[in-house]
Amino acid sequence: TQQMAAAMADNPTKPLEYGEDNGLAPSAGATSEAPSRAALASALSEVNGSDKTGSRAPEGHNNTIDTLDRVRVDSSDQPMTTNQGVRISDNQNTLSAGVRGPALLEDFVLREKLTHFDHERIPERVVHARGSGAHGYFECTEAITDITSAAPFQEKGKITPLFVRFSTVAGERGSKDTARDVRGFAVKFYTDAGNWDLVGNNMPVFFIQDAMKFPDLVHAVKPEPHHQMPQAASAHDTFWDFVSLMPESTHMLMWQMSDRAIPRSFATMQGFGVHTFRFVNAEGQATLVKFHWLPVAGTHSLVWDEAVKISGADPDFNRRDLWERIDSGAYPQWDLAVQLFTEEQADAFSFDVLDSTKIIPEELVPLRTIGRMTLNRNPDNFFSETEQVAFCIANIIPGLDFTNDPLLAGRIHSYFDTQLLRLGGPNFHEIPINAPIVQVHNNQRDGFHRQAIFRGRVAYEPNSLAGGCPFQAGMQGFVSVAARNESREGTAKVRAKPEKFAEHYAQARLFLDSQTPAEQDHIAAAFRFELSKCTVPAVRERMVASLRNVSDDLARKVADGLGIKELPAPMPLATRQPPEPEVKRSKFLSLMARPGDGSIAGRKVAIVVGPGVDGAFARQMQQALLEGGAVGRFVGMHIGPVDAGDGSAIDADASTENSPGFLFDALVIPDGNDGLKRDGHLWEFVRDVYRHCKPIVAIGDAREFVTRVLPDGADTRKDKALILDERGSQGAIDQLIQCLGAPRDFSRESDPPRV
Ligand code: HDD
Repeated sequence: TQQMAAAMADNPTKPLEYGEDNGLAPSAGATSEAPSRAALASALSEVNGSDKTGSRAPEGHNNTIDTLDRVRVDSSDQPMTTNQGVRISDNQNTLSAGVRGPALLEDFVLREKLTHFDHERIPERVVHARGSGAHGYFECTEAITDITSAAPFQEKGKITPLFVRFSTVAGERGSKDTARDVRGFAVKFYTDAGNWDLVGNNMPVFFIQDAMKFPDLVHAVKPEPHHQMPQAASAHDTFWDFVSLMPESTHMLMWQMSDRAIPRSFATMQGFGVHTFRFVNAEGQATLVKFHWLPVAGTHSLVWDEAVKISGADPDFNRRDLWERIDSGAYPQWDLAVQLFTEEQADAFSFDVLDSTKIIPEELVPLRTIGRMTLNRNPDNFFSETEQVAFCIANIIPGLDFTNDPLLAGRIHSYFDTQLLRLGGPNFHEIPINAPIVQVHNNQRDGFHRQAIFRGRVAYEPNSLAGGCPFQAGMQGFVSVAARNESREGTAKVRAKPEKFAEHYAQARLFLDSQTPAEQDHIAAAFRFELSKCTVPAVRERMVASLRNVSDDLARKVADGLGIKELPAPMPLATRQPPEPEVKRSKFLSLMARPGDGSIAGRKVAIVVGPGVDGAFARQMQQALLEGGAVGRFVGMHIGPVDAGDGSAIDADASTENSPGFLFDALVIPDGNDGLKRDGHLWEFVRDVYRHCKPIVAIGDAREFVTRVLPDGADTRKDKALILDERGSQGAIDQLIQCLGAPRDFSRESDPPRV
């Protein structure tokens, strides 16, 4: 509870919501060194000056992040009121003419309540409908004033508040979290020079090169229009029909079929700005830049069988994980790194940096870390914050600029446009979660739901009646880079692309060849799964024909899985002389390349507690996990007290029925536990956790049970994540902690799974 309190010091009303000290607070998870919001607020006022008036803070500093406080509502100890603030005497009974008489039209309390309810829903996002948000801050760790005048990067130690929304793309608002899909990674920086939205994904490339194709892509992947199936899945004909006809999507398909499409946690995904942007310094000199978010916890994913099962048992798996990490103080963190390069370098690359289906291999342009993001506060209200937040790729600030990436161009239009419908008019920038921390000054007026009250009679410029205000900022304002002439072939109107855009396979190959053998197997299995759901043979064959341009080995594996005996001829190439790629294998593209800091923070372990369990060991294990920031949950045959072997009681807070084994990162079965071994759920626990290559600890008599349940041929001696030990041994706990913080070892896997 103390840890909870520390983690929640940022929100004084939270303990009340959970009922202070009444035991209803979510179970304490981790400790953290990240500052609480209170500490952050005081750090901000020291570092940034505590200017809450909304006027510009001193140069190089931020206002505080407390601007949302003016709209936060705490109803504890308050009487209920109408929206007009009139106290409501009775919230149960409609006003009627006599107890059995008709309802009266004058009942404004009833009518207001029903009318508001009737209008409660807004359209969901056309893509990325399902998302989870969190507040946090960015801390600059290296000032790069020589490269950009962008506010967050002007001073080492400078803090910029931000809001992040992670999302799946294809599924509807209520769909499952663990769909095989790209994840949105959208960050809104509330800088002291206005809002900057870095609206990226957890994959560094995209399916298409031109925004003209975006509606087609989305129509293809969304549920098919005649019967609205399947939900939150790309495994259907229309998606594969489209992408098999669009060879430019092949590189992205490699990423999407990899385990990156089923992240273990939002906190263990990389994020990417995808497009090439520009940094611009105070002298107006531009440097090309790509943005990367690197999770401090490392990159970790699920396996497909696990993702499928989780989607049934806990469709909110990633959302819950994010919420609990933050609530328990295991704050997710990412380093922000940039690839910086010049136009001349870009010209020499074998690919075009304006093509969003291409990465710049880190071997060509290394990453430079310039700051760290920490997410340390859950939203107070999902709708007000996570649903109403409106990201827009066009929201950039001085020190940044666009490039002529044709995908980016369409995005600059689309985001603002879509919010007009979704949020009902042009004033959505005034919704608190969207409002910048600097005061807005312009002559735009009116529109639905206007909040600001602009004073004076002048709403035009130039004017003399208001002393010329608000005035143009000139070079102090946002200035587009003048020399943005990337169209070297001239400026005559065309609908065409540069030659390098026509090469579609080299980087798909680069990605595939840079994976570990297990990851390559997962990619092949993902293609097999997805294409096996397509009912039209020609679609499956065309996709295999396209894969032949990436790797005959991959095409063969997929074809075998689809019963295609003879490989179709490779799809014709769009370019006769594809340029030779600079890098053919990269150290950085496998999920194993960035295992993280080995910390177990945010991980979840099932500690099985049946009658007769070795309670001392169970408690010791839980304590050790807690110290590392992980949660050890006691899982019994039912929730509530369980009689341990030593006569004490252990309180199980989960059951084998309500929390299946695949929801956990590891399974611990202490000695004792007699009754549980006759619970079929536990057999499935062991099999699933084993099959998904996660650690299992079995102590004393549990060893025999586990070895009996494991599939034939399971290696019980060399498998480091299978920890079988004597009762009373101390080593098992340390061994588990080491395995938990490391990437999974896939050597247990076989395809199909062993019996
Ligand atoms: Fe997009 C939402 C990311 C291409 C049009 N997109 C959306 C979100 C993310 C991305 C993270 C969710 C934002 C949130 O959480 O509210 N989109 C990307 C990336 C792309 C990309 C990384 C390629 C590099 N998007 C893209 C194109 C277009 C759009 C080419 C249209 C021309 N995207 C939209 C949208 C959405 C959106 C329709 C739906 C809801 C919203 O904007 O606010 O406008």
